Amino acid sequence: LDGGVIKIDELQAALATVVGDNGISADPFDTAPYCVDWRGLRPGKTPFVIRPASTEQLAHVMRLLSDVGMPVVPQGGNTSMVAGATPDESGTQAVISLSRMNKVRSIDPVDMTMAVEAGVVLKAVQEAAAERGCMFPLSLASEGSATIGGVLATNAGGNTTIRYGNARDLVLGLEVVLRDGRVWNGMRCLRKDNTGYALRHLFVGSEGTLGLITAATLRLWPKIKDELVIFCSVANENSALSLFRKIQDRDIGLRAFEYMSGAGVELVVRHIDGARLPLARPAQHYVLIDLASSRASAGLRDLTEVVLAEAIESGDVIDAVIAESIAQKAAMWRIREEHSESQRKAGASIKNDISVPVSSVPTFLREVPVVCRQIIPKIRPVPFGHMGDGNIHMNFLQPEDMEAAEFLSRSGEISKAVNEVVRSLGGSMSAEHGIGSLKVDILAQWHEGIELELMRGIKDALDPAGMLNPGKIFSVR
Ligand code: 2HG
Ligand code: ZN
Repeated sequence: LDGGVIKIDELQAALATVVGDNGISADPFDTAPYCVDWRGLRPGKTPFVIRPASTEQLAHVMRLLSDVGMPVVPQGGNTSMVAGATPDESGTQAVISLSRMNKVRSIDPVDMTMAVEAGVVLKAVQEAAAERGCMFPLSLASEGSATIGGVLATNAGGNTTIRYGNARDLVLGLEVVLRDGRVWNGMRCLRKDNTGYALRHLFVGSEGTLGLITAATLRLWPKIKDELVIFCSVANENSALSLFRKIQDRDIGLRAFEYMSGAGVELVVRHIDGARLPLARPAQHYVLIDLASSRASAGLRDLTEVVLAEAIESGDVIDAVIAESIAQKAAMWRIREEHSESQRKAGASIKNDISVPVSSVPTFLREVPVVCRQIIPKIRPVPFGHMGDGNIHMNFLQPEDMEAAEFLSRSGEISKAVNEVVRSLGGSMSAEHGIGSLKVDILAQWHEGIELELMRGIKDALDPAGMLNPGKIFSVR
């Protein structure tokens, strides 16, 4: 390190005096889970995993690492879909896990704000808000493991974007440790604050490449008192869109509108214990509709029944079932949320987390499988996702008769074909999962030069030596 001036074990000892012996581990048995991404696509190595217990400890750690020029990889719940929170193979990047910084600092039901540390798991944030009669509305399949720090660092979206926005829209203030150990305390709780550049928005979505988010002030919403979950089979892609429009027009409190293909639901039913189709007959297209209101008797069911009757009449909806209990709601949502897990069990996947204008979702869903079958005829499309906000996970499963490695070696070709359709529809090649290390090359081609130049300029201003999460968003220079 640094021309051999400092030995790695001396550095480890110095770090241990800051975080305690429990706060650092170099044992490969302990560090292994921190080195491989959820999809298992980019296994890496690290000299050690550091787990500071406070902002002060992390600031001290960053000063020590900065002095010796050791790069860091921040990690929350390690649920990245784009290998954005794991070290590379060099074995020179320290992993910093924020998991011990997991306190809810305060909740204010009058201001409707909540101050939490980065390592609090998203589900625990939701539960803490609910205990005080409020609601934190961000919701995603990995909410039982994803931490709020990672959620903010990646500007996660999830299921409820259509109503509450992305993570960015739910954050009022941040606390950030910079590369050199300086701490920016921006833990404000203001709805209006135009005092220069909105720095919090710079760090949200920066994937740990500009600084380490250690705490956030979150925006809360009124508690939900009436909700309804409906699972429908629909005739085709356009029918899904018409149903969406009908619900939007009536303003019935739409919280999520999720699309699932017949192939995706079949995989869930096959691979996930206890999952079963809530309708009498399988179909090629399904939607899950989630409605919610903070009024106790918002009449959600009556309004929904009118819309569903119309949609059945017009032939858009084939069949629909309304959840009658909490258990049924959960079972319906489970079919949607276990899509990733069931695909992981079924074999190798090529994922394309894209967005297009909502009106173009049907065209996108129809065109992409056609172009991809021209490349790999037996490829298995498994599209699903947040149709209501235009974000579709255009995933492909390996053909039954192709080896996983061979299939994955063709990821580039497939994603290129998908992204050509995305671009023709004015969409984005990364809607909610970010760039991580998997999409670095695609990003370099995606934007016009000026946009990348501006981004590079920001990176160079905050992390001139390229020590923060190297190889994520940009390639290492
Ligand atoms: C979801 O919507 C996640 O469940 C994961 O964004 C999507 O596995 C995926 O491609
Ligand atoms: Zn998603």
